[in-house]
Amino acid sequence: MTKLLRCLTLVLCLLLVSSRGAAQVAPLIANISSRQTTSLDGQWQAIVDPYDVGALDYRAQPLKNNQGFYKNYKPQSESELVEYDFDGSGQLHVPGDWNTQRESLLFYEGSVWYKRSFDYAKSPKNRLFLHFGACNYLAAVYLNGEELGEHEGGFTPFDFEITNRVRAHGNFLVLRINDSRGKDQVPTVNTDWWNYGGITRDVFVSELPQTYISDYKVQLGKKNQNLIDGFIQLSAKKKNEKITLLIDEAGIRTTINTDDSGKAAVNIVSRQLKLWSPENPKLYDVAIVYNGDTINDKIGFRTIEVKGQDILLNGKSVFLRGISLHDENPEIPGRLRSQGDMRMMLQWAKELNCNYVRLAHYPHNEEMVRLADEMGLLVWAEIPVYWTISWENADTYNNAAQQLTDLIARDKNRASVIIWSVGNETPVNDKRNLFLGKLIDHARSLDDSRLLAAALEIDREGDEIFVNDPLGEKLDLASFNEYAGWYWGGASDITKYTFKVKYNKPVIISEFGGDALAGFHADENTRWSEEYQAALYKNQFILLGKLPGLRGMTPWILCDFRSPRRQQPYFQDYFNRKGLISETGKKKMAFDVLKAYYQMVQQKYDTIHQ
Ligand code: GCB
Repeated sequence: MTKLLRCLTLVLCLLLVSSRGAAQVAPLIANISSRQTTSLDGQWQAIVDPYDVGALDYRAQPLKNNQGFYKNYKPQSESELVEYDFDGSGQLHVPGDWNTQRESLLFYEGSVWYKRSFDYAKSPKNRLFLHFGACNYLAAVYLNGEELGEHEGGFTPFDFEITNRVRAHGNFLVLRINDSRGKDQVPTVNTDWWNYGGITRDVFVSELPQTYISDYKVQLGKKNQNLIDGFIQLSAKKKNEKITLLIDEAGIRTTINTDDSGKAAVNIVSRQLKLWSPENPKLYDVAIVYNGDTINDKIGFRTIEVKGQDILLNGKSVFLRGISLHDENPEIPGRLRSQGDMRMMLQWAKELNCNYVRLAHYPHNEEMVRLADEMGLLVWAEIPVYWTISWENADTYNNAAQQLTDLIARDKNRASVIIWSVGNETPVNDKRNLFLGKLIDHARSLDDSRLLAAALEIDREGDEIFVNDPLGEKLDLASFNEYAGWYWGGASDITKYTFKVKYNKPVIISEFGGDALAGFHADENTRWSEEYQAALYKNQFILLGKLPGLRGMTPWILCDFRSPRRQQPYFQDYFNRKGLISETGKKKMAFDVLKAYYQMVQQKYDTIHQ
């Protein structure tokens, strides 16, 4: 090769490398799991890296010369120094948190490197995407020794396009997951739940045509039970493309055309839809077909709105008989991993006579929400804007807004989801009001067909409980947490309190409750006993009976859950014990108290509102 030719080749190579650079997180692809997918779940090699030596040198500067663990480099000779080896470092199961997979990792917060290999024979005409259901908290993703990009936020899905990066054989995928807590993160450093780190939800690759259906909304219009109102979006700005929407059972088969932006409006009048409700969670098989790309979904149709102090589901007043849930398994410790785990949790809610669940305090698994659709449970969905976020930090706001955007993008076709919540127990001040006010406007701009809420705090004076958080003006519900009988007063004092709620809106108690250690029995005045918790519930029902406009509640909480804040050695032992079910699946007395109350409420409410 001449010198000139060598020079040219070098420049070309450099251009090629820089044009490939780090990929960006791709826009979320709606319902990606219904496409042609190949799972990457299973055992992954894992290196626990508390000092980040896989990314930083001894001056805490980024490693140079391809030394990062993402290269998965192997020594080329016996004399070469390489101080890591994925193959000898043990394994972790994906999906799953690392904390409950190795005893030594229970309290661990920091970095873990994950690696797995795979082969993939892609059809040359298609595109390939890598999908992560959730990684907590910061994920840096590398394929075949090149960076794909980063994702921040522990509970929302993300995709990378890997069409030009995948090989037929011997791909290696490396992730550095870091779950260190940070003041400016969402959530911030202080929470009342375990900071489970890792690749906590499914990973798969998905093969799609060159132009594919990237997003769609097929739901009823805000108040109109006969109008399916939505859109279908293609991945490319192609005009006049034909997309077919089929809902055979409802006799719907319609072809619509895209506009300049590759989007087609859906406006279908149908008078024969059976509406979705907890009593009849009717789901229709919906197919969307475009030029070789087919999406199959199961969609329910219902309307939700607020009128005065009523919540109207399909035009009829509904009382939300709910329970709060964390994404945590009482049977196999750690995050919920399988559909079976999730079904078990929702089945317990059904057993309590619930028609509603609060999925606290962050987006739960997409599968959970699909199950709620199937099992007939209304859903309050929320993002981890919890307690004391950095209200003044623009990046923190963008992060929260992104998590909300992704949650809405993912779950907007689920009939069960009726409420988006923007935060929990945040202290009233100007910066916070501005931050949350903007988030509420943002949520409405993305989806004005659901209710907006937040779990507000109360004020107290003597025996009066006030709800006058100014954020209430912007929300659809007067929803608040109230811990009478636990954090203030005893269980037997509860009935003396009264409420003053400033807003003429449906009142929802987003939390109340108290701790009990399953199996610990004593009298009703003894803290931590099952009897105390049961008395607290009974007296709450008397108190709440005095509350005009009460339209529902989600007591705290279905199951005991791990929390680093809960250090009382005998009764808590790093568990928040406000569950109605223990961390080993044992029901406490209060379970039956709530169950009986909901049965009574259901009969009474349904009789009045028939
Ligand atoms: C709350 C929080 C919830 C806590 C609960 C408690 O108000 O919203 O995350 O776990 O109280 O047990 O104190």
